[in-house]
Amino acid sequence: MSDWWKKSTVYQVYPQSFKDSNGDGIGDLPGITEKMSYLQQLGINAIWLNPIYQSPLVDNGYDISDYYKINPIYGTMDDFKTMLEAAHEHGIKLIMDLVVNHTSDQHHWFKESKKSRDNPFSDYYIWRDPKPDGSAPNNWGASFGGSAWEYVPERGQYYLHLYAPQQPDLNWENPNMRQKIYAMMRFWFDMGVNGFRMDTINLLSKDQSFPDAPLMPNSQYGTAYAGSANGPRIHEFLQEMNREVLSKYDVMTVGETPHTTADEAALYVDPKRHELNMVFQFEHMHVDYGEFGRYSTVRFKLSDLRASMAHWQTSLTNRGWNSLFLNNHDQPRMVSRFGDDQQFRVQSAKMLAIILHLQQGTPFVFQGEELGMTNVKFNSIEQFRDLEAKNNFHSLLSKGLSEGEVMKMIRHKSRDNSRTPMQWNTSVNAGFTTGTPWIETNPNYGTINAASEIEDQDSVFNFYKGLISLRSKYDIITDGRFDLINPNDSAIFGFTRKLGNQILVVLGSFMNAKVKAELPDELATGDAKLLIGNYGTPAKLATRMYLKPYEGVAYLIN
Ligand code: TEU
Ligand code: CA
Repeated sequence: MSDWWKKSTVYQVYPQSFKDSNGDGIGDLPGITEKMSYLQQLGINAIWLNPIYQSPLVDNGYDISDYYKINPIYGTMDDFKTMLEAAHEHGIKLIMDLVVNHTSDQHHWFKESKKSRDNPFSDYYIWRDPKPDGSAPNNWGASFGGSAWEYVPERGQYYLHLYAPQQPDLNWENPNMRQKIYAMMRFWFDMGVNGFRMDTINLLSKDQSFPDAPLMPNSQYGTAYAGSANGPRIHEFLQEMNREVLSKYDVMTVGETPHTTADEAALYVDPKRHELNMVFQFEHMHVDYGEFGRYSTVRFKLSDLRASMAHWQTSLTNRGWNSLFLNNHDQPRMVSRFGDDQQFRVQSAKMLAIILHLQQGTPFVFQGEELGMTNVKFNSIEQFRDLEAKNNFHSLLSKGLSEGEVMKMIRHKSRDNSRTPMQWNTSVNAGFTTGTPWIETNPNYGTINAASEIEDQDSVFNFYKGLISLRSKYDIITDGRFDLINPNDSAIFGFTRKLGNQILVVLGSFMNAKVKAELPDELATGDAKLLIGNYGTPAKLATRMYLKPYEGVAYLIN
């Protein structure tokens, strides 16, 4: 089995918003097929496709009602096979989303399960008796608001849902259920799929005593992660999955693991343990949390972002492999969040990409990131589509915040920021659809779009293309050892990668004005070659250098 994923750049396609081929306003599989040569041109090696399975779409497909069927709004199974073939013909692998912490409440397993306590599916989900006073079995809150328990009169019991009530949690204690999941995974691998991104995979094993948990900030509910993240049998389950399925195929796995420390992550990704290839962790996504958690208007501090990323780099050195991301379908746009989406949009988008892709790990590019797409400025809650944004809108208002404040928080952090249609060109709806898009297009597509950027040599798109191409040419990017430069610098994220006699020096300024960088002598001497930079005349490598606003450079010393 090869480690092809170490040399790969993965591109995340959010199907609903990528490309609509039939004018119904919803992106679809033929739309992805149509854009395969665009992805090949960018130079990415694999696609991670968000869920496209049959689903009532309460949570945009993370509520699956049949793992073996394609949601008709995206196309047919034949459309899927055509897309998979097209991907492979273009030298692109396909990573699917595996959502097995929960199903939809419309899945036939759940429909059976809720009928009675003694049918073959009764034990496929997590059912518990009410407390003597009739209330929920414990104080856990659901990720999307409210209690994590829902009462079903037919059974006289509550079922657990860590996310929406329409997303009941599967009972991984049940070996029959586990075998059904493994069979389903084999089905997709046998069809030629090259890997899985595994949704909230570290939540599968719950503490079977279901203890009350410490309260979440400003909430009456306990944090369910306390009794579900990295639970007692999680490694046993993943090792079983690996033995039964993953080890039999040359595939890539990336497990989504919220609330996981680097030391815990090492247990998932240590190759000797035969679990996963890498995980998505969120520590660096917490640097701008506020008093109400994720929904805040707090601006991150460079020192926090750098400390977190560096910590993961060094913690996993020689123990496992990192994933690298600043963007996904659950996060606001990175250029708005960590860069400057106004005057220095182009420069800061490029600088962030340099800092990310040249760390050790597999970089993930979320659709539109390669164009420098920004957050969307929706004014009314009606324009948002995400259930999380809507739920938080109401719950934050009920906590006494003004509507103005709440809208500002939602605008900053809503997941819909990433979910607006991909901006292909300057025609109506950015060329995403000829119909009415399911979510409004960001009005800035006149300036930010693929067609214009492909033509413009200085665009974010062409920069990504260059950056992505470096990975296959320089082993130091995959293998070099990571060390911070000036770990306390207030403006510059700097690090080196070292391999044999080579040193890669990477510097990124997070300032909107010119700043001074001071480098140790050993880095400023020698025969340095510029690998990539985001200004026409890049700062020269020297003991004292001046970086322009959001300047990013990478030099290779031989
Ligand atoms: O997200 C899981 C997860 O960790 C969420 O708590 C995530 O951090 C949240 O969306 C942030 O607001 C995964 C999927 O990526 C997400 O889209 C799904 O809604 C969720 O699982 C449930 O399946
Ligand atoms: Ca469509």
